Amino acid sequence: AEKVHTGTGTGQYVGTVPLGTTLSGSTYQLTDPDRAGHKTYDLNQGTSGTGTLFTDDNDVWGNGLPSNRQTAGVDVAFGAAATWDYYKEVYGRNGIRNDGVAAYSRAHYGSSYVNAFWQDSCFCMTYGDGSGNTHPLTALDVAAHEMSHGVTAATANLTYSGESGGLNEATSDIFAAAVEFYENLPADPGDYLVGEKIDINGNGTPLRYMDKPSKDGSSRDSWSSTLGSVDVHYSSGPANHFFYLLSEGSGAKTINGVSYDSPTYDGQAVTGIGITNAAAIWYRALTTYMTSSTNYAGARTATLSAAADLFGAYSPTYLAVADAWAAINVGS
Ligand code: ASN
Ligand code: ZN
Repeated sequence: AEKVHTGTGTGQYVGTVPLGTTLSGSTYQLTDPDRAGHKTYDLNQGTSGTGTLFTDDNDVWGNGLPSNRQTAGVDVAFGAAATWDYYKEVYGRNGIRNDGVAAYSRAHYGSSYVNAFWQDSCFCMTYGDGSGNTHPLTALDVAAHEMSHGVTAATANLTYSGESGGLNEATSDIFAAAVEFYENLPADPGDYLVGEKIDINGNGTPLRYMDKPSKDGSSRDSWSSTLGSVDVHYSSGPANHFFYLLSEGSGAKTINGVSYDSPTYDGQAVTGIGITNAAAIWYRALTTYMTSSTNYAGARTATLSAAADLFGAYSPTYLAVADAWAAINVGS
């Protein structure tokens, strides 16, 4: 989306992008005037507080390399801006809590810290520099994932354990994919992989696969009665799989150069409705029908209600939602 920006930055993953910055005296600050003043801080390997606000003297930020401290700031500031824009432009949501208030971002957390996280307590997100401090967890889909934890907390507030925890995690992966497709950056086009730019395993594999979640070695592809006892980053698998199937349909497919093959439970066929419609259904389900205790059966009901609202009960789109749940062994 076109916006008025003053700065330009080169991130490690986003490429060269516009940045919202603020001129204070003769120094530019990584404070985004177009997104409620969202600030991006350099924790400088610390693990508490806000460190220092990123600043620059010529409004040209980062150089694409992790050795330049600003580079991670560019990636996470752009990720927050893109996610802010997505929720506002697509759903009319004015910020994470829909109250027009910006969160803030902290880069360079700890040393060789291989994670990123959202915290409701500070209303902020934090990013580690990854293995060897050279594979930062700062990619666009990671930023959208973390920021979407804030949206979930402000809406359905899905409890972060058991099946609701898996749905909480899947919600973050779903909107991570949606934001990535919405931006469709040349350096990071849309895909149904999570964290593919980071090379967290050193062999080119992503953190998670939405078309066939079990490809990560731990995630579940379909619902079963034991799903609630696995880690929430693995019990998210069936809902991620549901979202992929609803968006793209069953069968092999290549999108933006990535090949997918998504086997379904009992061979249930699904006709894809496109990621824009699938995300709109999940957003309405999350913000209107899901509650803190929603489980997979409840998510099915919530998305069917959302699909009925948006597209009509028993419309082809509504029926595709039912088929996609059946394809991960939920319902009917
Ligand atoms: N990066 C992880 C996540 O957002 C942190 C966590 O385990 N909560 O899910
Ligand atoms: Zn998460």
